[in-house]
Amino acid sequence: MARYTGPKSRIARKFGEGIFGADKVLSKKNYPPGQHGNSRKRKTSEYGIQLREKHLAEAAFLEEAIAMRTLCSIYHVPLIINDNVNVALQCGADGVHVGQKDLKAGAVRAIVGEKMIVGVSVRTVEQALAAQAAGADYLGVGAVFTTTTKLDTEAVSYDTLKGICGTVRIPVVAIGGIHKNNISKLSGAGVDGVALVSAIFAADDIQKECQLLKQLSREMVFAK
Ligand code: TZP
Ligand code: MG
Repeated sequence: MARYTGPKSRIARKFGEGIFGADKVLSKKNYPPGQHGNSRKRKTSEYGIQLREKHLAEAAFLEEAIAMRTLCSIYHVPLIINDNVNVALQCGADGVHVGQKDLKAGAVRAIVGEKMIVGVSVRTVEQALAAQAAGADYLGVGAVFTTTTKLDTEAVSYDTLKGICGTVRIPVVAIGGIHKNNISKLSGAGVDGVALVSAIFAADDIQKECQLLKQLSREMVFAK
């Protein structure tokens, strides 16, 4: 497996370019430790980073992914690669995330095996059940609020979000337009966490903002 061997400063420069999810992707509150839906054999964590590069050629994506792999390993943060199974495997990522227009979840699972985390974006209960049956470890559901980060997404209502959460046994992560002033509106839907882009990268102090968002995410997840 290719490994990033460049100077740390270069890794640090790359750090700000991915999607950063302050979430509970892999820690469903309803499951006892070690029994996380489909994730029995896989790692659990309260947060993670998804690297999302829609406009890079595969070689450049892989180079960045390897840098992120090194950085995430140093800080013990799970790394999930968006869309590209090859890049996920080659950089040694913890997981891969696919949408409805990407390689199907079952095919991804067959390629990556049982140990890698597989995340799937869904917008309906039907898609959620299909993804779960195909071996997904967690689901991303959105856009739950208006977002300008992903322009080809459609809104998912609170009721649909709640319906998905109440139907599947794997963790559900809400995404889309979530920030510190609206995150509490997701309370009661049954989500296990949130994934955020602009709420983090628009902040002046990203570290401080992540700490706050993580706390607010926890409060939202555990609110009645
Ligand atoms: N999928 C649905 S909305 C979205 C993705 C990847 C973008 C989320 O970005 P932001 O800036 O947190 O709204
Ligand atoms: Mg995709």
